[in-house]
Amino acid sequence: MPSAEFVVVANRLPVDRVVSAEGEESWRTSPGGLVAALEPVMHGVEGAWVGWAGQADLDLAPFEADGIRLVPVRLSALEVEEYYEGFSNDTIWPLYHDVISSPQYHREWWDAYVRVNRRFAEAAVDAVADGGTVWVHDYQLQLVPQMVRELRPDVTIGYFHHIPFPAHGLYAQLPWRDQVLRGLLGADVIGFQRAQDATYFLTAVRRRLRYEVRATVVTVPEDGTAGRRVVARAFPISINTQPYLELAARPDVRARAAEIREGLGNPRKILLGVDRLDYTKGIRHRIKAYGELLDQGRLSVEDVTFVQVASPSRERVDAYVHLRDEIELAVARINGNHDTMDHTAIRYLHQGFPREEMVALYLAADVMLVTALRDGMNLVAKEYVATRDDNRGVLVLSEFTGAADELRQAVRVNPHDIEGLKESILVAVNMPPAEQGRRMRSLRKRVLEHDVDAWSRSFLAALRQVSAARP
Ligand code: GDG
Repeated sequence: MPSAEFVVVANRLPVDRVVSAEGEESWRTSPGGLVAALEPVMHGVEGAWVGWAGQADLDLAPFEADGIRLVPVRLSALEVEEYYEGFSNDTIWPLYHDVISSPQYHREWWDAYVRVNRRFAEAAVDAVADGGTVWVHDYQLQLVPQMVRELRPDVTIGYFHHIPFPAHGLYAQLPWRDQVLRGLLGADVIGFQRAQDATYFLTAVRRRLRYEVRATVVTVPEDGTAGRRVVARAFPISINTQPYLELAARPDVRARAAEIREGLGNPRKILLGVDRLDYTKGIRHRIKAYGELLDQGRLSVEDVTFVQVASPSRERVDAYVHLRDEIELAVARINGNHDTMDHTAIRYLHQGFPREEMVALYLAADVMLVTALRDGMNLVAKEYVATRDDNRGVLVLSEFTGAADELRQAVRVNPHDIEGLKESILVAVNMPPAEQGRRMRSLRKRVLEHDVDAWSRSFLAALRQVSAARP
């Protein structure tokens, strides 16, 4: 196998397996932001991507798709249950999102997590060239940096954490808290979404491991040296703006936006929520606030419609099954109380849509509701802003998202404060066009200047800098 200068390691490969009616198998590049961000980097050098193909018990040899070498990591059905649904999505995910849902701690899940992380690390080590670079992504693979370093000290290692890192008081719950910190510290550069995430991580390192921390640099003790320097700081991720700008300008997409409005009975204002159906996204809080505004007669279904796209997610994890029941009950109650033959209070869609349709929805939406209780970044907020080339529309944005650090001209909300949220929804619905324009211009400037390309370039520049300074 040829060796790669640059290896990305992520839980998922950037492709989806499609099987035709004739049973023929092919791979379609998934439209995710990470692929787009890394494409220029992967094509500039000999690159490889290590990840799971998304299906249990599938044995696959490395293959090429769109000029990128893909190295599949096999997971058994039990590993999917214990490493992925269990430790990743039912232990780390809720713990790192401030225990909105209770994290489950199971020793078998941890054992599977260690085993699977080792498999990813070994695949990365096999793929990477002498003195090459490995870039590890996200909370499913926090042990990989240290494992790669132990096997291959010649390699430069980056790690990017897409979700929040919790305050020390919460992080300390994790029975394997020291092992995870050591795992991450195998990297040369550890990237977080917000400065606050980096601060929490550095506090945990100081308090748990007692390593020296100065500003954003940790000195990791190493035998026979003065120690290894690890940089931990914020690199806020963004979107690939190009496809959003192009789609927003396309006549058929604009026509579709008008058609959506028509189909909803031409309401004066359309409110929109777009999320994976996840308890971190504050969907219940948003529905509650909106329902109360209808109950109190401060909004009317003749005037306003709320569209909620909740794309199916992690449907085998209990907390997600309960969440779906709760949300669907709340939606049905509100619609039952307020719908008329011509107007619906909430148009709820538990479905995934093609990107064209998402952009048409963004264009149709007068108010975008992003009310996450905790969110690493929230790309939906940035996508909405990118598509609004008419400088109209209002973004209501939770202060608990990473995006809130950058998108200062949004209407900021604390989603736990239902009265405050209701007031903010009314402010957004009634905002005069001139103020919409003033805010949206500033939001767009930020997103267009800080796109995903700028993000990956700045992370990789930091990585190069650290590796150049290495003895
Ligand atoms: C994690 C962190 C961080 C959603 N439904 C459909 C669809 N989507 C797309 C959105 C957006 C993406 O999925 C979701 O990204 P978010 O950032 O909003 O949230 P997470 O999935 O939780 O992502 C998050 C992110 O990683 C990146 O670091 O920002 O904080 O939790 O792009 O548009 N896309 C299509 N159909 C759908 O139905 N086509």
